[in-house]
Amino acid sequence: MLASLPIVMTPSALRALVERIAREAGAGDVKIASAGDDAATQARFAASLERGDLATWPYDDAYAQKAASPQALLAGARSVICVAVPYATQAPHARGPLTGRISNYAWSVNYHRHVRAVLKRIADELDAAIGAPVTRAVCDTAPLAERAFAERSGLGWIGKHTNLISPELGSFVFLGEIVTTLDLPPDAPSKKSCGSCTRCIDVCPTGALRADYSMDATRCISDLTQRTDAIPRELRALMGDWIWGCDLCQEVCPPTQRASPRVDAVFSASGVSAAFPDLLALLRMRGAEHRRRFRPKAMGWRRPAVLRRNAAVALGNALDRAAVPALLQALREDGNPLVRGHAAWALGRIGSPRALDALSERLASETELTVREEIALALASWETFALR
Ligand code: B12
Repeated sequence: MLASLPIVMTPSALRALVERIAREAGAGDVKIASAGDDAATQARFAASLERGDLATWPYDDAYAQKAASPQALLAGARSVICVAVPYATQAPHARGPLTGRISNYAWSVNYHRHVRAVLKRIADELDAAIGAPVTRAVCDTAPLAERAFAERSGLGWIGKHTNLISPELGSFVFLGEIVTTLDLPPDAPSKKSCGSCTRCIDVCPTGALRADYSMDATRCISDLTQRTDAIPRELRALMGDWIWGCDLCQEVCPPTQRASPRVDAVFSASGVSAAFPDLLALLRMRGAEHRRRFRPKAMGWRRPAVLRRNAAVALGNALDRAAVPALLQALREDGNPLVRGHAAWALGRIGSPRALDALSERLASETELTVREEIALALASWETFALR
């Protein structure tokens, strides 16, 4: 326990040490929260589960309870050190035709590795200063409501887009925490808020955001690009050209726009295709290319078929007949029914005579029930359209 440790530094000296290492390691800001349970966050989380907002995620009430309790991560936790690490927001120029969009958080290196490296430097120094392990670093994968503790620490406030907004850095920041048994002096929460602004709610094409600062994650475009099953048909046309993540709600956020753009070399796009990949090439992408291009990034944890499916949806939304031959090839030859089904949808949406003939032809030979349904629905939607 803390009291029995041979502390050689005062809490304020430890705090200054944390601040210095965090800045040196690349954090844009660092603040301290107390590690007491957060009953309000637990109640919000439980309400989200109750509404089905998180149906695409394996969360339950036990997880919600843990997420609001740093003690569950580290016995004897007294403080949570919260860091904000800003990432690049300036897209490369010269976007080509038939390209998709990747959210800026996934343009470059996997942020988990980068943020954890920042956290590890701070944690190692603290453990060394105390002469015993007093820390547990967290970024994304452990059960902790990171935004809620970041807000408690004063790093910023939670916006209506549900992201943490730093008054200086905006919302394009990653969060990371060190839960510690050290009793560090906590910072005061931010007094700022979104006021009457509803730009993020208004811009979201799928209506995922609500005025009470909650979100139906099952409608969030970022979530739709990451799920592994079929994307609900009624939401596909609303996804536009996003093939991984989505930045719409943050791009229109005034404090995020006001924050000076950071061109952090670590998170900058390595080239145009890192932000705007060629959709026809993506539709053909298999394992080896996926391992090379995407595995090292934050979007590398899903199988290549998920990206091929997303490319098919974006091509359908491009409404460009130049995509028909590639979509036809995917419909006939892709080994994954998920991709064949979404290619059928895209062909139905583009609706050239050639695409419709090919869909009818494929219906005769396709054996997978889910794909047959997609083809039949694509053809039916065209019949309805033609009758009008
Ligand atoms: C699952 C997940 C998702 C899911 C679900 C998101 C969701 N809203 O729940 C999906 C795939 C949709 C997603 C998308 C994105 N994510 Co995400 N995601 C997570 C993850 C792993 C868990 C979130 C979670 O537990 N959700 C459950 C809900 C119920 O909890 P919550 O959103 O944290 O909300 C709690 C508190 O914030 C608080 N609260 C909420 N609203 C309010 C309002 C007020 C007034 C108050 C006081 C409190 C409060 O109560 C809530 C209930 O406990 C976290 C990492 C983590 N462990 O926290 C990253 C995380 C939230 N994601 C992050 C990022 C970067 C994104 C994207 C921007 C990526 C992208 N560009 O596509 C989008 C943003 C979409 C959006 N508008 O939210 C960052 C957010 C950074 C930031 N500045 O806030 C995190 C923190 C990862 C990280 N370590 O940096 N994400």
